[in-house]
Amino acid sequence: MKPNDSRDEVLLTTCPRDCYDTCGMLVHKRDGVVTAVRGNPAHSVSRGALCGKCSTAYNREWRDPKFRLTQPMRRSGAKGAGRFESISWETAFKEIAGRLQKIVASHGARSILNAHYTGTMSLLAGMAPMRFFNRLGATEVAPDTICNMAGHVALRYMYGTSVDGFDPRAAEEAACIVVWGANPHASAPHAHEYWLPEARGEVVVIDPIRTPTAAQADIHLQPFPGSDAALAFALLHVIHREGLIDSDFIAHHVHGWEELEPMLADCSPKWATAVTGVPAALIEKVAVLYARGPSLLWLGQGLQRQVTGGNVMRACALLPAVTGNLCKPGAGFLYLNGNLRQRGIDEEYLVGAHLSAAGAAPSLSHMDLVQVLEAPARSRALVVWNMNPMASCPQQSRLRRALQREDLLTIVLDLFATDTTAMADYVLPAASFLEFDDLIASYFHLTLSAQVKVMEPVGSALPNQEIFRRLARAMNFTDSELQETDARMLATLMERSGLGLDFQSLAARGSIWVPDQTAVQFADRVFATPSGRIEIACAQAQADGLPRLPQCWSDARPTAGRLRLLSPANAWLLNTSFGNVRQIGARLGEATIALHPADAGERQLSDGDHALVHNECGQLELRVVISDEVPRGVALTHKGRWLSADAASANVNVLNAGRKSDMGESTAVHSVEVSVRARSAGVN
Ligand SMILES: Nc1nc2c(c(=O)[nH]1)N[C@H]1C(S)=C(S)[C@@H](COP(=O)(O)OP(=O)(O)OC[C@H]3O[C@@H](n4cnc5c(=O)[nH]c(N)nc54)[C@H](O)[C@@H]3O)O[C@H]1N2
Ligand SMILES: Nc1nc2c(c(=O)[nH]1)N[C@H]1C(S)=C(S)[C@@H](COP(=O)(O)OP(=O)(O)OC[C@H]3O[C@@H](n4cnc5c(=O)[nH]c(N)nc54)[C@H](O)[C@@H]3O)O[C@H]1N2
Ligand code: SF4
Ligand SMILES: [Mo]
Repeated sequence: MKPNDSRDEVLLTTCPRDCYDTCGMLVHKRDGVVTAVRGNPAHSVSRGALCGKCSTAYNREWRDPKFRLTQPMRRSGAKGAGRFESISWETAFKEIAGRLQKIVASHGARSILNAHYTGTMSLLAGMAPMRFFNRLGATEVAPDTICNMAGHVALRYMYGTSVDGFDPRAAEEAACIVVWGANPHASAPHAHEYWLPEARGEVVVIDPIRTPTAAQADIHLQPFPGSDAALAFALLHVIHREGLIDSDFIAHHVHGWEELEPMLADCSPKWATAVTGVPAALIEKVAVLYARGPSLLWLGQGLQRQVTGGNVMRACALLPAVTGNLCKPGAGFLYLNGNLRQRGIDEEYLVGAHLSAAGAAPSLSHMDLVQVLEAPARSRALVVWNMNPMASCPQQSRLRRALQREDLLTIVLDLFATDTTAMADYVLPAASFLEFDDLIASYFHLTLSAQVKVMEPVGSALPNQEIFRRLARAMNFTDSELQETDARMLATLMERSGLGLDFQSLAARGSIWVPDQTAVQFADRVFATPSGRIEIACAQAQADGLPRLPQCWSDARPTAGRLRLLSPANAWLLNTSFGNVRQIGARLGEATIALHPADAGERQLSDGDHALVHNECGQLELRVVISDEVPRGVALTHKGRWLSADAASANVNVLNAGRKSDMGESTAVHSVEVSVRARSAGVN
């Protein structure tokens, strides 16, 4: 970039948050000091403005040593009291390595739990630490079980992959885009601002909530949560009746249509209206619009966080298969574009799976983490990085008690002192994305981007991967892979990518598209299933104890006056990241629960009242917002608030029992049911 004057410098980098957008950024420096972090006007996704949360946080708390963790710390008070003393890195590594070695000798490496997720999504900081854990033989808390595993399993059954979605650039040729159970207004703000409004085709949003994205759509279908499979079957019923089935595509590429076809007969729009709440006329309209196509189908992550979420995903994913909205321009479906191979990235190399002596590391669902932490024989240590489980995971009260175990060694890496670091024995300061070079592959757009070091780490913070390199040394692990430098790994990744660029040339461009022209999903018409076809009927699902075909199920409605509580993404937080940013806290104010006017009225609740929200798992006080954006029987709050921001030191996950969905041992957090009453009415 061209400097404004000789003392100014502008560097290109990329936002590595767990967000569909993966914005390009410009970092302004004067006399070597960062003065501003902004959006890059030349970046085709962000076009010049970051989201409000990042432009606030990256210019304040994220670069401010007063708010960041700057030194390794050792617990100096009672477990969970959050009192620490600073120690040197040398002492930290020596003590931690000694304690981990003892645990390996006494209880085996599997009693060390490795909990990590997407606190940062750059490739080295997000994946390279796995080399250490593979070598150690620790138990991985299966990352996706907190987020999206049910959908992955469902799509793999049918299509053999869940991570090779449509190319969003295909919107230029689509006559219809269906956004089903995603809320880009919060989770992909630039897709909400540009991608959808500029789409040539009609936009349909299917969401129980009238989100800003739904409000802006051409058509909004508002099914009751967990009733989407029934809605999908009704759409297919109409498509079938109208002769819009693509028989030729089915004959060549689909397995099991003849078993599905008779199942559609009973799923009329009238039936579906009763089950889902969606008017029959809208079902008729959307069915024809989608089937005529070419159509894109975005299957969001909110969609599958239900007890029957896997079935929901299989049912919704029937649509492209049966209408042939696939393998051609302007058509396809997307869950996540998470296939790093597609962009030439060698994931195996990054995580070093071969370092695991006992083969694949055992894993554990996040839904079972509390039980395992409550069992001293099964868990002697917990290492947490890129994650804030105290705020994100289910069974919050039990988790807090379990983490108070004196005989559990807890090590947490983070940028900030969080609700989770408060529970640790050792807190290790991680460097932020502004402080080291890395690569980022968006999970929506087919981009590969450079994360560029623009400043020195705050205090003595180190990138995740460097912390685990040093810990590996302290543990006397001699494998060379555990000592490979960032520069070496980046060079190897770029060399192996076949993209013909080194890291520096990518950094000079910021982001590239791979491929540079719009890709057609499944252009080669190859499906990585046992039959090589799209498996509507799936023997593997059957072998796993699931129905052979997707079913037209919908979840039972809550009874006994309970409401179904949704807690999706908050536009001003990124999971729990930014919960400590003062301006954002001021904007968010108190935690709220949105209720339909009739549900509020029945409970004698008015706008601004404080409601007690409770169930068998816990209780929480929330300020009532009355809103017809929420249907009857549903309550809406949002994920991501810090516990320490609440007087009762809890957030919505105090109400989340950690029920599993039907596939992948994954979260069913949007199936939580609660009772809501006025605070003064009391709770027993
Ligand atoms: N600002 C911001 N952005 C984020 C995040 C964040 O916390 N904040 N989180 C990131 C992460 S980790 C993820 S996984 C993604 C998630 O982003 P999305 O894929 O958009 O998923 P959610 O936000 O969980 O939920 C999206 C919508 O699903 C709806 N929904 C819930 N249950 C149902 C249902 O049964 N049927 C239907 N049709 N819809 C339903 C909710 O009402 C919500 O509006 O966003 C990422 N981006
Ligand atoms: N009620 C409810 N709960 C939910 C959800 C929901 O919809 N409703 N959604 C679930 C979903 S989809 C997800 S993905 C999970 C997410 O839950 P978490 O994985 O816990 O996500 P974050 O809260 O963003 O935690 C990331 C942490 O990583 C830290 N971090 C950022 N950069 C770095 C770094 O470079 N190094 C290290 N070591 N740390 C870093 C951040 O400061 C933050 O504390 O939450 C789940 N919880
Ligand atoms: S969180 Fe998403 S929208 Fe915000 S700057 Fe980062 S990539 Fe862009
Ligand atoms: Mo997630």
